[in-house]
Amino acid sequence: MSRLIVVSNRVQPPSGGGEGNQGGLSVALSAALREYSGLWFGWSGQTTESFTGQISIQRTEGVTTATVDIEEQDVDEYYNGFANRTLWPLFHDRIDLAEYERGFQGGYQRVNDRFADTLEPLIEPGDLVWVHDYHLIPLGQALRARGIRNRIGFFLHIPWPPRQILLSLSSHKELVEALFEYDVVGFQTAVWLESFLDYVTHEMDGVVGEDGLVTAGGRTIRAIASPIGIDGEAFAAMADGPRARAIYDRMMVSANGRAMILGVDRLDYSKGLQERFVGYERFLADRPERAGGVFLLQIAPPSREDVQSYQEIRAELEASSGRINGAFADIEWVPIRYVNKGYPRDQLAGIYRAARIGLVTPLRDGMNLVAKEYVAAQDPSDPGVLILSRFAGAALQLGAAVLVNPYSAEEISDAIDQALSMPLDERIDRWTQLMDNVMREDVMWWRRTFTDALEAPLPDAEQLSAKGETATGPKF
Ligand code: GDG
Repeated sequence: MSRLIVVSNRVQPPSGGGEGNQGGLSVALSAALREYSGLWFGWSGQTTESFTGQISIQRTEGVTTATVDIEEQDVDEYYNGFANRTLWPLFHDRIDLAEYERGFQGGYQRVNDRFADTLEPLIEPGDLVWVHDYHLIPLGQALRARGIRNRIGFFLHIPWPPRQILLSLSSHKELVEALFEYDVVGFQTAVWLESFLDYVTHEMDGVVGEDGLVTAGGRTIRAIASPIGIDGEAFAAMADGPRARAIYDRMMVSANGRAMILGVDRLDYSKGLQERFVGYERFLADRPERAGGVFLLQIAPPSREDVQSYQEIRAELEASSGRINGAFADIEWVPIRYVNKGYPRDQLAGIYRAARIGLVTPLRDGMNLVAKEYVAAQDPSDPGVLILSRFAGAALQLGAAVLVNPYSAEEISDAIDQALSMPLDERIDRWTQLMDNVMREDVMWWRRTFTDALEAPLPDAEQLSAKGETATGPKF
């Protein structure tokens, strides 16, 4: 079996026993790497005065990691700059928050070149290279420029924006051309894939063929939708384990007979927290007879705190949770418990299980793993109800959830009401369908779907054009 080299911006190896704060992506990548031999390369999260390319190698729980430190200026221009001030807002349809600075673009390219310089000597013939996410779009191109001929795949964890939005980025063409240096480009859902193909056919005279083959500028790649999953079995077992049960018991005591509505999100404007609070406020105002029987626990660990739009959303949420609590609280009841810190993963599993409603209402989300974790953590004999935004990638797989428009306070309020009155047999029926998907299209399935595509042979551009595919060829 080939070695797998995974590359992502941050490398977060497993920290042991499910107690760490590893997020869904790093759990997913660790699982993928345990099955293959290979390594996981990326930024250590540390800075250095001047970039040396010195690699630190570690082995934790069967996963080998190779990390490098980058410079302060790299963090400003590449990570906080182009990745999180330009691409992240743009790819989440927030042109209003996207900042365009020439320095950002230069820093982005510089770090990608530095990663390529450092990684290139570690790549052996036959290795599969799998690059992750918007931070590293030009990495494949930079590796090719250094003579790497291995199969290289790219997976985008966030949405691909509509064509008209992408056009507002002055370097849109370079960005997409860089994707054509990969062998396989993967998206979370068919919707993001369609947006990508729309751009390629209209802006690059691209040709869309069969089996996901796409040709533009004389290069053929395979573009696929391969939705990321979780390790459903392990998460369900964790939710039933001793540490999860301990916090479950504490939560039930502190709920004092009230139904818990739960939100768990990185503090990010794409997650729709502000709109969620307003929807919950509408529920409290419209259904006073039910209001005292529920509370909302919102866990929102801060993220990207150096970026101003994140400081602003944090201040706005503090204000609105304070306002709602001020307006509705009673001497022994507070409607919103708003918590700005993270919890170990196994405790989180117990908290999910204690929640009667999982409220997952992002405005735009590549996939959303919290929705899948909530499902996996439920007690099969008395499952809670998942309320899910139509605009999360996960909605395409989890159609048995109560789907809502996250911009509509009324829909959120009605969905909470519907979930609270849902009979047990309907809850079990919906949960069974959701769980079936979470277990079937799990993280191992995702990894296999992608690596199978990466290992499949690609015809060259001449073969494709000999078949007479045209720029308006079939869409898939
Ligand atoms: C990006 C895309 C896509 C959250 N709070 C705590 C905690 N978390 C974990 C969750 C989950 C992960 O973080 C969040 O994953 P999401 O998928 O919900 O969202 P993003 O961070 O935005 O991830 C997204 C994902 O990449 C994967 O492709 O689904 O669309 O935006 O696993 O559990 N973990 C712990 N404590 C917390 O308090 N331990």
